[in-house]
This record gives sequence, structure tokens and C-alpha cells, in this order.
Amino acid sequence: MPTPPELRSALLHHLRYSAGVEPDRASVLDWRVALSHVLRDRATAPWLEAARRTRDEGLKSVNYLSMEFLPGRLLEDAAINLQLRDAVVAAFDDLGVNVADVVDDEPDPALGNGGLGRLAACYLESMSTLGCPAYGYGLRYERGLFRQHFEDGRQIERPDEWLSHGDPFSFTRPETAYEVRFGGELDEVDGREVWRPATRIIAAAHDTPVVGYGGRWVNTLRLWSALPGGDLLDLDRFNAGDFMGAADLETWARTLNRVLYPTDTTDLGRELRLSQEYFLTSASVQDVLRRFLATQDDLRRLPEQAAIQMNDTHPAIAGPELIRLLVDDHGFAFDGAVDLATQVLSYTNHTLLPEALEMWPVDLMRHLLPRHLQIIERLDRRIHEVHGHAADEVHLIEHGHVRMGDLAFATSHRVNGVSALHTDLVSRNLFPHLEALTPGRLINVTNGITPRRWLKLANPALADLVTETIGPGWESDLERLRDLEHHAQDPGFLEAFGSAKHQAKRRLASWLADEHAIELPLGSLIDVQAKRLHEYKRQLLNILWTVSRWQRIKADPEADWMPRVKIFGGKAAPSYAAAKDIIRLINDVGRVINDDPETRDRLRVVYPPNYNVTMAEKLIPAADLSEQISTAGMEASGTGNMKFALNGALTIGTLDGANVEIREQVGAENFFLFGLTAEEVTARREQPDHARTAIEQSQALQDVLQAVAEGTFSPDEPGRYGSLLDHLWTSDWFLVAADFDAYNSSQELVDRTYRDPQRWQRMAVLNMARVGCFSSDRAIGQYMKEIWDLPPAQ
Ligand code: F55
Repeated sequence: MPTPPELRSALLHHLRYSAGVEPDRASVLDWRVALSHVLRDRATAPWLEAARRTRDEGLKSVNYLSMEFLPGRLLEDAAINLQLRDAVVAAFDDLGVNVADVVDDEPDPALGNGGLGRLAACYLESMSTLGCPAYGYGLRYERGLFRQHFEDGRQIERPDEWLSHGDPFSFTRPETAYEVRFGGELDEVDGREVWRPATRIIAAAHDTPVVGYGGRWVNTLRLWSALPGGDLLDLDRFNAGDFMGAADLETWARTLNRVLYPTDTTDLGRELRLSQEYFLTSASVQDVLRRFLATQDDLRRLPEQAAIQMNDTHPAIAGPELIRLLVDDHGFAFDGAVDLATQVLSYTNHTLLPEALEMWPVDLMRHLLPRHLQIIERLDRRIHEVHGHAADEVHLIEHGHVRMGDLAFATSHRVNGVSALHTDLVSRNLFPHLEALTPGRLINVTNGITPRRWLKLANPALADLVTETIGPGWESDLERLRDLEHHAQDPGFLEAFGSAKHQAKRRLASWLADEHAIELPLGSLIDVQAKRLHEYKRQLLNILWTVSRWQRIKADPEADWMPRVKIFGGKAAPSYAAAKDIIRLINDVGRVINDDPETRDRLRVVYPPNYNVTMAEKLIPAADLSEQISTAGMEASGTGNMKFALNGALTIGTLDGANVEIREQVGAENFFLFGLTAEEVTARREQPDHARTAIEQSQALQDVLQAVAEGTFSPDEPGRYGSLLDHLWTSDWFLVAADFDAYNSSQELVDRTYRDPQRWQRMAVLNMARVGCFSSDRAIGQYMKEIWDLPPAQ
């Protein structure tokens, strides 16, 4: 373990030789470059050693294919996992450099939209912590998810230039490169299919070390980018003076990893999106085969060496791609290739929303990936040959579209949902026919989160209190938090717990003041809803309730109202008009309420722009109340719900996704439940005019809707929320009206409970003590055993 003086000289070395400056002229960026190199150096020995052991001992490895990774800032996490955080702080102190500034200088790589990308990052970190050999495969988007600003309360999107100052923690590997082909024709030569592609693009690797807790094992996050140059520049056209046209192909190639699609729902009918998915998948599958063939020659043994996990259907072309490589390049018969591919592949489903289930037009598939379409058609025929009439309802291709979920299911030996409820709904509603053909293929693995980032890094005061109280070790054995239950009655401990929460609130308050000139009243109940903006997540229910609370305070200003701060965080897809309306409403309501002298000491709305992993690390530790209020049956799991509970917030929530299991774990008495169940939601939607009926039954909701309709929050444009209101009255698919009164009653119980701080803290401690099973270490342990066929610890 290096001492602070050793780290200090390592920092000075890299400042000079990697950043190329002297200390007296060094900028914050220069120090960050130096720190990146120092930490990367420390990660490199265990990284190379992990790779060597994997090769020499023939260890099976996991290949996690995901279009999205949301790792958060890398440096502090790496320092914690290498057990160097304190030494780094001491070394910078010694150098007279403010370490917080250096850490804050790091961009937050926003290579994902939300939960799915963040889950991939938690899982990679857990695989490293558990010593499970793994590669995360993704795309190195030049621009991540847009940066969000508000103008007049409206969301404005700006490009995210996360690479503008380089990427000093990663290694670029131009020699780890593969050709990815697109388009063209199929020919039959000697009874074999030959694909003559129209375009060939080179994918090159960029590797980031992923350090496990304790620094004993390091895996790789390998992100692909299209290599410009070479054959891509049409020299004939260039020499003929057509400089722009000569670069057409190069431009197209670079577009492949230029931007992350900022949508977390709609099936993007876009050629570019399918090209991106294939680019990721082909390069990754080729890399898996190359690594295997480097040490072995019999590809029939691939399942002993490699598991490929498809994170949703975005990489679902992996099945046809692996089959194609086995048949066309390695001489396999079709059936043998399918069996082999199926043993290697598995698929995680993250959604039931019909608009998020990928379906690619057959014509597009033929145009871009003719050989793959042919393989998919043959797979479809084979299912019917093997299963006969039992497969009558199964169609990989239907209505001129390839159904990627069905394809992923059919080419996987395991498929999993991400919470108990979700898996049950997947089985009943999404893949009932496929599941009947292959019973046991579909299993549940409830999501999890890494306690290193989501407690130790994000909430140092609480993490230290936990260590003082139950000793170290919880970081890699989160069930140990259960020992906190013994302290839940101890007034001294409860006070310390309360003061850790207060410290997190002060940190949040000073960040909000410095960065956004927002004041956070510290004595208030901090109530947070932070996640993507989506109608099913019902930020609308939350803000309409906030209006109702405001109206009631104004109607009875002398009453003893418990002060609340309603904090929102989240981005809407740029094309999602309804979600953008809700953002604007939150900001409009906030402006009016926060300016009201009669209520501002008891109710505030705070919506800092550009929610990302870094902001989550500030909001979550400071929360008293976690809003998990999706329409039941619509949130596959949620993972924010787990992060809040782990940080001692109580949940107000519906019986949806992992909320169900969280409530089971923490005890119904320590969870604020409200709302229709998934079954009731389905039944209610069938009732004619259910929306109007529900509104007419709630005076409180009518008062709120009237205020919005009258332009109370948009006086310059009273009709601004016309379409939002119209939807609520006439259809209300997300059942905001149906759940409004129940939500209100539950919020009133929240207030009454919060009035007794000891009681609240006791409940919060019990929440924290009982959510150890939501560690991503537990989840990855299950994937290793039940999906990847890997031994527990290597
Ligand atoms: C991104 C792109 C497309 Cl095309 C479709 C979906 C997404 C996406 O971001 N999905 C997503 O984040 N899903 C979430 O996955 C989480 C991890 O399993 C769940 O906790 C959450 O419920 C689910 O909505």
C-alpha cells in the first residue's frame, strides 16, 4: 500500500511526465490527469494479473453486452476500491491542492439513459469485486446523453462533450480492432451462403479498468469506436476534387459512435440505431471468439469459456451474429451453431412497455444485414419444425417486423426479468408461448446496486457511522447491515444517525447554493423523486399533490404544517412532448410556490437541472422520503428505490417493480404504501370513463386541476397545460386521478410520522438494516450460479 509521500511523488511524476507541467503552473485539469495516471498505474498490476490468471487457468468469463453504461465519475470510486482514498486526500493536502476540486473536474460519462445503463455499471463493479472474470462491452459515444438546461421552465438540450479534455483513465487499443460489415448482397456458392457486404467499418477498442472492492481483481470495460481513415476515404473522388463526397463513408462510420440515442422508450425506426446495435454486437462477439481461439481451437468448447449476456434486446442480433460466424467462418452446421450459441447467450428483459419492445422492419434488416435476416428466418422455421403445433403462436417475424425480444428469448438458454413482479408479468404477458416451449428458461434475478458507490462514496458520514457501529466488512457483505437492527432502539445511535443525515443535507445545501443559487431549508422534510421523466413514473402525481398541499396551506395558514422540500431530478427524451410538459409544469409550479411569502417557509419545489450519476450521489444521501410512485405493473424494477432505502430514506410507493420486495424486506410498517395494484390497474383501465369518475370523486384533485386550467402557474399562457389536462380528464392511462387521494392519505401519514423524529429514524435504520439483499453482489452471485454457470469465487 503506498504511503501519502509515495503518492505525492507519483502525482508529481505524472504531473510532469503525463500532463507536462510544473506544479506552480498546474491547472485543476493537470492535477486530474496526474491523479488519473497514478490510479490507473495502481489498477494496472491487478488488471494484468487478472487477465493472466483468466488465460492460464482457463477461467470462464462473462461478456456483458450493453448499449449503455453509466459508470459515474471513475476516479474516486477507483481510489476507494484500491483502498487509497485517504492516502490520496492526504497527498493532495500535502501538495496544497484542493482534492475536491480535482475530483469535481472529472466529467460524468453519460453513456446511458437511466436505470439500464446504471445497472450495467453496478454489475461490472460487482463482477470485479467478486473476482468474476468479465468484459463489459459498449460503444464509446463521442457525445453522451444531452446536458439539460431550463429556459423559462422548459427543457433545453445541449450536447455533452465529455471527451473534450481526453480520457486519461483509459487505454486506447487501435490494434484490438475488428471489421464490421453492412449491407450488400447474398450469393450462393457451392451450396453455401456468401455475404458480399457493401461497407466495412473498423471498430477499435478503448479499455477502462473496473476495479473491484479491495483491488484484488480488475475487469475491463471495452468501448468501441469507429476508426476513421483507411479505405473509408474515397481517394479517387478526393483527387477528382470532390473533397466532401470523398469523406461520405468516413462520416457515416464516425456517426456510428457519435451520439447516444436519448430515448429510453420508443422503438427508434432508425437505420442508424440498428447499425449502432450491430456495430457493438459484431465487434464484441468477434472479440469473444478471438480471445477463445487465442488459447483453444475447438469452438464446441466455447460455452465452457464464455457467457454472453444481452442487456435488453439492443444487442439481440448477437444470436444471429454468433451463428453466422460459426457457420460461415468456422464450418459449423446450422443446428450445431444454434445449439452452441444458445448455450453461450442469455438475455435480460427490462421492460414490458410495448413502445420499448424493439421490432425492426424486415426490409431494413434485409438492407443492412441480409445474412442475419436469412438466419432469423431459418431460426423461425426451425422452432416450428422442432415444436410443431406447440409453437403455433410463436413468431420471430410478424407483420413485416423482426421481434427482437422473441429472437433474444429463442437464442438464449436463460432469460431473466429484473424483479419478482416483473418476471411474473413477463411470463404471463410477454413470452407466454415461448416460455411454454422451454419451461425453466425464464427466471427472476432482482436487480441490485453497489454499496461501494451508493453508500461508501456517496454518503461518507453514514458509511463511517456504520463502520463505527458494526465494524468494517459490510462493503462487500451488505447483509451485515442487519447488525444495525440491534441499535435501532438506542437513542445515542439514532441521534448519530440523524446527524449523518443532517450532514448529507448540508452537503446538498451547499452544492445547491454554489451551483444553482438555490436555498435548501435544512429543517424541512426532504422529499425526492429523481429518475427519468416518464408518464408511467408519475412525476405528474407528485407535482399535482404539491399544488394541493400549497392550496391547503393557503386555506389554513395557521395550522401546524410540517415543512417540506419537494426535490425533482430527471431528463425527458427530447421528442417526448408529454414528459416535457410535466417538466415545465414542475418548474412553473415551483416558481409560483417558491415566491409565495405565505407558504415559502413550509413548502418549496427544487428542480436542479441535468440530473446524472454525480447529482444522484448528492440527492440520495440527503433524502428523508423516496418517491417510488409508478403506476403498478409498469416499472420493471427500479434501482433508485434501493439506493434511497440504503441511505436511510423511507419510501412512499406503489406495489410495483422491486418496491414489492423492498417492502417485504423492510416490513410493511416501515413503508408508505398506496395505490392500485397491477391487477387493479388493468381492471380500472377497462372501466369506461374511469378518469372522469375518479376526478369527480376527489374535490382536492378538482381544485388542483382547476388552478392549473386557470393559468395560476402560467398566467402569461393560461392554456399551456390544455393537452395535459385533457389527457387526465379523458384517458389518464397512468391512473394519476385514480391514485390521487390514496397518495394524499399516505403523504399525510408521512407528515404525522415525521413529527416524531426518533420514530422516523428508527424506521429509517430498519430500512437500511434490511436492504442488504439488494446489493449487486447478491444479484451477480445469482447470475453466476443460475445463468452463467460460474463457480462462486475464483
Ligand atoms: C434505453 C433505450 C431503449 Cl431503446 C429502451 C430502454 C432504455 C432504458 O434506458 N431502459 C431502462 O432504463 N429500463 C430500466 O431498467 C432498470 C434496470 O433493470 C429498471 O430498474 C427500470 O425499472 C427500467 O425502467
